[in-house]
Amino acid sequence: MEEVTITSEDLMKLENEHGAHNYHPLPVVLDRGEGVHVWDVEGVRYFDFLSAYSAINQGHCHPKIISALKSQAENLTLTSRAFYNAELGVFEKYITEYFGFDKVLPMNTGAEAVETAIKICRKWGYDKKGIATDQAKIIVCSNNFHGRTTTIISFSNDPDNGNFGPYTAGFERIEYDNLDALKNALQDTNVAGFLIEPIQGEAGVIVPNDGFLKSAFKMCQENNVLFIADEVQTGIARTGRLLACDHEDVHPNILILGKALSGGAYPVSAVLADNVIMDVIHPGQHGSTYGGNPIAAKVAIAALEVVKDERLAENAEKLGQIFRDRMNALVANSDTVVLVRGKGLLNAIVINDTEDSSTAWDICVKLKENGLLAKPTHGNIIRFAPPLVMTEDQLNECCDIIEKTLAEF
Ligand code: IF1
Repeated sequence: MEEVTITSEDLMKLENEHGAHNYHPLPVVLDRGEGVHVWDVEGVRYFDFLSAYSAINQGHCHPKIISALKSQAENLTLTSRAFYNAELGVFEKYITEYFGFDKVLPMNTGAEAVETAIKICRKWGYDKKGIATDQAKIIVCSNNFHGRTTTIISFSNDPDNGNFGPYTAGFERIEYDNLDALKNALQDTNVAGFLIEPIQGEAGVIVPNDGFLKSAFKMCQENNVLFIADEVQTGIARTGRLLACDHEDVHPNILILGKALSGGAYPVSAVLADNVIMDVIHPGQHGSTYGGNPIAAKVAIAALEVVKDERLAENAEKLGQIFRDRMNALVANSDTVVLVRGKGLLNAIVINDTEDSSTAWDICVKLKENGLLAKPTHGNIIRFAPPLVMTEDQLNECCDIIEKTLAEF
């Protein structure tokens, strides 16, 4: 009998025919991953420069994380929070000490954790700050990306989020990296919180001016407003420090984590805060069937241990510098790349073309053909976020690929 092998072509067709069209993936079908590499169905190897949008900081299928996943999966997977489980408390102690907060509220996805932070912040506004019922406001930034739920897209200004209304009220948008705008918005005594990405990911890796986060944090404290850092993408060593807020010694009132909290092995997210804030939540007011499950707890501890054991923040800091130096040399010598920006290993290059062009996409297709996977964030911006377990030699090899590919344009 003739052996039938299923091809990438077949698999893309399956997704296209049977899946909702809410994504437009690069034409590559991945089948296996290890460390900084992924392989497609035909066995072609690529460097992964997206890391599942920074979930794979510890590298694909990290043996220590997978071992935690497997052993816990064979013992106990889920109990719900109706009962205590033997892993959750251990994880809660570990993560709160790791990040320096009194308490944690475990969830599964980034968006859920953002929703959780919003609920905690609003409740704090009413119970502790004394804001009148239903009047609480949260300040957010233009071009934010915090997830896909109905409430979260309510305060996004992405035009793709049109026609999903009616939207949730209670948010005020100000310009990112603008202290005057923040100062102005903070005049309103109904403001309970300021929700911010320390570096804006989806907006194109926008790094605020030095000192912005520190000043913004200080202004929030002076106005009795909670500073809420969404570090779902920037956290867990990605930007060269454990948290992007660490670059400015800011310890947020509420910290939101996700993605790399599990190293990509399982959906795990968390909201951290001190008792004065977290204690506003009482039994029955928030939760999730899977949040805080034993697998998530075990996997997250392993993922956080890897970050420390393998000094991933230090490596991201060092390799990030090399990456930007090499890209800056390109900027100086080519007409194709205008700018490189970022911190640690969260970087983007800006292509000499308009935002609505397809140049970044075309370059990503070429990069793929040359063995490196990356994704545009806009028509003219490409994000580069490899796993943090990369070596210097590998990074230089990748910079060679990027150089060569851009030279072809
Ligand atoms: C997708 C972007 C990255 C996030 C921040 C919360 C969430 C995210 C700062 C929600 C999620 C994602 C989700 C992914 C694309 C992606 C993304 F391009 F859209 F902006 F990473 F850069 N806060 N970011 O970045 O977390 O609910 O997804 O677990 O396909 O939507 P989630």
